[in-house]
Amino acid sequence: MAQKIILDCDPGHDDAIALMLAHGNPDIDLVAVTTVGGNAVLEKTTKNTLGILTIAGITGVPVAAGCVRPLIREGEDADVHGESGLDGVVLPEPIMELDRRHGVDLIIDTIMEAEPKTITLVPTGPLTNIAMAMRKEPRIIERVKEVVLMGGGVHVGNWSAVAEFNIKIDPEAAHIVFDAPWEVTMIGLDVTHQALATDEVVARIKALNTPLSEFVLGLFGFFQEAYRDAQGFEFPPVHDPVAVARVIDPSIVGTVRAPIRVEIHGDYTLGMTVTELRPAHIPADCNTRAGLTLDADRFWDLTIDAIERLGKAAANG
Ligand code: PIR
Ligand code: CA
Repeated sequence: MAQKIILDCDPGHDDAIALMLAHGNPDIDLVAVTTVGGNAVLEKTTKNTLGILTIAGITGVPVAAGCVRPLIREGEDADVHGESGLDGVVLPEPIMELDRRHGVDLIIDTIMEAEPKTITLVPTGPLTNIAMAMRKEPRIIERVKEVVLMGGGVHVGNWSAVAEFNIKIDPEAAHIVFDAPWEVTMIGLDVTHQALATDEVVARIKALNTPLSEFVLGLFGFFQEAYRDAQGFEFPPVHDPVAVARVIDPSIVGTVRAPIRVEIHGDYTLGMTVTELRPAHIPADCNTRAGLTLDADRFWDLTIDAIERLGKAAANG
């Protein structure tokens, strides 16, 4: 049985790939997509989402726009996605309409209408929508199967020395998510910095030779340059689909059970995901896990396979 997921995203070049992996992989049933302000403002991340779904031929999935800004703080654009949030490609006119509901309500309705413990939440942007949904309908906390999120890191930061963008943009929302008694797996930078779009990966995508693979090449071309300039990387890490890959095949990501707390007060550590790795301090019923290692070959096999599948399906109408 395919695993049902809700993808809550802020596209974003890597969010785009997460959408493709989620819909292009047969073991995932993408039941809803929600958008959040993050890499760019909500209006842009939502427009980008509809464009990505259109080019990838992902129809019949409800899409709703969520929160425009973090719970308490001002939003901030990311440094690697360009003015539009998705520079490097031309988006088609969307062929689907937005769901009339607010994204937070689409999350709540989808979870409450499904059988208990059948929906996995996969957030790949700031956690504003998820935190809002938890406060509006707390029963979702025991009702979802698990939360597998891209964000944070045990030993790495990218939005400060110790904090990752998705968490640092809305640390209070992240605190709410990590503090609740549901299963949370943190796919942080320790893992995603191993998911690099190398020359070999790009060559494999180029060989697919579909309109969708061309689109992905446009994404990766811009992303590589932006990542080089802004973050000093030779090859860009493609963060968000790693969270989807973890749902498809948990053994792709090596994790440890560890308490994770989000710093919401620190002058220099705001948004840090403080991960307790001392064995004596890890309770037996610890409900949070931190990802550490990645089987990058299998990750790219899954991702490229999904881009191939969707590209052929879209080309055949
Ligand atoms: C990636 C992101 C933000 C800033 C940088 N420098 C790189 C976005 C990605 O979409 C991903 O979800 C997460 N935030 C990685 O920090
Ligand atoms: Ca993202």
